[in-house]
Amino acid sequence: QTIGLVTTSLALHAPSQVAAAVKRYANLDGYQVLISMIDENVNQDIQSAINELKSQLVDKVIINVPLETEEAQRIASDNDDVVCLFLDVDPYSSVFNVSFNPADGTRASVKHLYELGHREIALLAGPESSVSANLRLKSWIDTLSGYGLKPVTVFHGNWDAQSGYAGALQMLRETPNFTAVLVGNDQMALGVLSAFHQHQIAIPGEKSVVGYDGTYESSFFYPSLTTVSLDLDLQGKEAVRRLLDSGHSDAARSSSVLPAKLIVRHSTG
Ligand code: IPT
Repeated sequence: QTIGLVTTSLALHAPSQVAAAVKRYANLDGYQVLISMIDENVNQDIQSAINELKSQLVDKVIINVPLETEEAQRIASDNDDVVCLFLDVDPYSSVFNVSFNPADGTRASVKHLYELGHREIALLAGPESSVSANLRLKSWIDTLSGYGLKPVTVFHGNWDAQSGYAGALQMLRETPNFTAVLVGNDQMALGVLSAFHQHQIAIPGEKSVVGYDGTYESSFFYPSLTTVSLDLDLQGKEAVRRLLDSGHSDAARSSSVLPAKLIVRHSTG
């Protein structure tokens, strides 16, 4: 028996971790996993990926692609002959999903910086096309405003290290007075650290950096990265369990929202 996984680029850390977990837990249950990777750069569409899987007799599909609620709803109803479970949608939408709380870890990281005395905070979010990136950004901004603060500046990267590096350099040129930066993921945070090192900016003496994802490598960044950790192994495990437990009736499909937790290391002070 086979389940399908439609995923964004496995060159990114989070989706590759999730794919590994999906495969591991599916195999433990005696299922094979067929992976179809979407290449956003060539605008390959999700429907053709699902069709590819259907032609191999897959009837349960995990979709780890950022999708607006309406888009996910449309995909689910266009494909009602298969069960679709989404991993990168608004957790509180009505589509069948296993995703992360976008507000708990973000709130904790703003509070952490605030309590360290930071008031000039810059934001470097993920791509505007990503629902999760936007939910994290919204939560940062809402939490800051709860403290009577506005971000010094707001930038968007594309999740990779190069975009974090470029974003940090642009911030240093345009609004150098920030004392901390909240970054949408660890890979971009790695680029930020690199840009700051190149400009001999002390971390955390002059600028603090907070990442997001809690990738295994982030504890080996220099300095070790304070980050919001996502249990991606658990997301893969829950996704497989809920997908295999789901019948073809809507009632058997229960979504779940997993917590995100701040891990304080040495890049903040
Ligand atoms: C999200 C990661 O936080 C981010 O680093 C990037 O890898 C992105 O995925 C790729 O789509 S996690 C996702 C389950 C919201």
